[in-house]
Amino acid sequence: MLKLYKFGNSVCAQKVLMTLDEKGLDFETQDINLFKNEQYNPEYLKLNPKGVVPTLDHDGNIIIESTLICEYLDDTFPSPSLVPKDPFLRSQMRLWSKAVDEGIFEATREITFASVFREKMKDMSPDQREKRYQNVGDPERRARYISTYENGVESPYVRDGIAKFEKLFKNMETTLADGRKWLLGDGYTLADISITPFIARLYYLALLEVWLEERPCATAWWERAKSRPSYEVAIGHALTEIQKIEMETYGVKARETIRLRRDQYLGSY
Ligand SMILES: N[C@@H](CCC(=O)N[C@@H](CS)C(=O)NCC(=O)O)C(=O)O
Repeated sequence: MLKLYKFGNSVCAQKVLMTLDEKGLDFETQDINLFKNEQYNPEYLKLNPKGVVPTLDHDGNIIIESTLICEYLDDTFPSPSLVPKDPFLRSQMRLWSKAVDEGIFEATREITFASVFREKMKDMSPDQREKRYQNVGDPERRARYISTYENGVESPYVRDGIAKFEKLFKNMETTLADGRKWLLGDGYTLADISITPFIARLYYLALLEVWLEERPCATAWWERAKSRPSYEVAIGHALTEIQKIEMETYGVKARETIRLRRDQYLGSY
């Protein structure tokens, strides 16, 4: 049996949900409410000592880290395959998932926190907020939360995130310029899945245009990516109308500052 611990609008959980759907697998889910700090419940920390979602339980095997969960699912349920057989292409696939794990995830989190979740955290009691900041003793995550909570889109972490996204989209445009349909060629793979929820987040925040203007190949990829049924199942239909309105409302407010910071970044190198 497959059981996924997730939370409504978690980008990392969305990667896994897309993979499960692409593979046509049956699974159960349990929500871990991050706004209620359920990720720090001792029982959950036994499964995921980092206190984050997603976590997969496969017949008692506990797997954490969304990139590893997606690869585990492909290894365990090989058909239809989402990982290329060719070792070179497999290494290229992992470059995309590494880009997410080494910066795009944080960029997405900081941009979202600074523009939307910050508003929600204002409703938390100081006690709840302090608990959220503790982050199972990870000082780096704590510093990021405090900075985005206090400075919003003016946080230096948001500025770094904008630069990370710039590099990702530049890389996408170059990769797709030979007319290929997906990041590794004609086949849809975990490379495409690994970046989709993060680009979707920018889309719902009404920020995607900041990076997609004048990038026709990445734009065409995005249109294809969001037309897949797995996108609708894991993201499009899974988000509530309230979540979508909330993201757009706050995202629009942040857009001009984000555009300006991007222009400054482009002018500085
Ligand atoms: N590298 C991890 C990141 C997981 C992660 O940070 N998930 C976020 C939601 S997208 C979370 O659970 N955050 C809770 C918190 O920071 O308190 C993965 O890919 O699984």
